[in-house]
Order: sequence, then C-alpha cells, then structure tokens
Amino acid sequence: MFPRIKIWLLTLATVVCLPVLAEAHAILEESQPPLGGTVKAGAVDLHLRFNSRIDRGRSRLTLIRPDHTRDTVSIAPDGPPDIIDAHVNLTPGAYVVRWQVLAVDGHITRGDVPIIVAAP
Ligand SMILES: [Cu+2]
Repeated sequence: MFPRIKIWLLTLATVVCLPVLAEAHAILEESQPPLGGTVKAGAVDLHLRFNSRIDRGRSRLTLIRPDHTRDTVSIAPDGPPDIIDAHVNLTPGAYVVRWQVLAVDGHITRGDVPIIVAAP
C-alpha cells in the first residue's frame, strides 16, 4: 500500500510541476537602460533582469551599433543568477542591445532593447 501511495504522489507532483517548468524560460522583466530609453554617451552600464535563473555561460549579449555593425559584449561573470550585467562605452546614436539567454529549463529566449545614446 505504501509504495502505491508514493507512486501516486510522485505522479501528482509531476503533473503539477510540468506546467510550471514549461513556463520557466527566461522573460526580460526589467532593463537598465529601459526599452527605448536615452542615456548619456560614455560608460554605460547594461543591466537585464529576468524572471528566472539563467545560464550566463550560454547566454549572449550583442550590441548593434548605429552603422549596423555588431559586437559581442562580455557579460559580467558574477552577480545574481537572474541578472546580466555588462559595461560598454558608447558614442551618440541609436543602438540595439540584443540578448539571448538560456534558462534553467533549457529553453533559449531572445529579445532586443533599443536605446538612444545622447551627447553628454
Ligand atoms: Cu521554457
């Protein structure tokens, strides 16, 4: 009788947890600068916070410059597991910060944060 209850509980737990796991891929919850935000030229801190933990080593930040050239931006190696931090030096113009992250559920998500860099 006892093992049967255990199996039943395990099954129930699986059924309850699956939808939660399926939703666990990373969604951008907060970004600094914000989407469409304006910052002053010079040293700019990029700060992206997600709804779940991400695998920093398998995540990527790409900076698309006003002339459409692209650079991979190195992600700061430490900090909370749901946050990506990076530091860039920017001249005035319209940029896009393109993020691609791997969440703990194994799903990759990506998105763009357009920002405007104004003369200091
Ligand atoms: Cu997912």
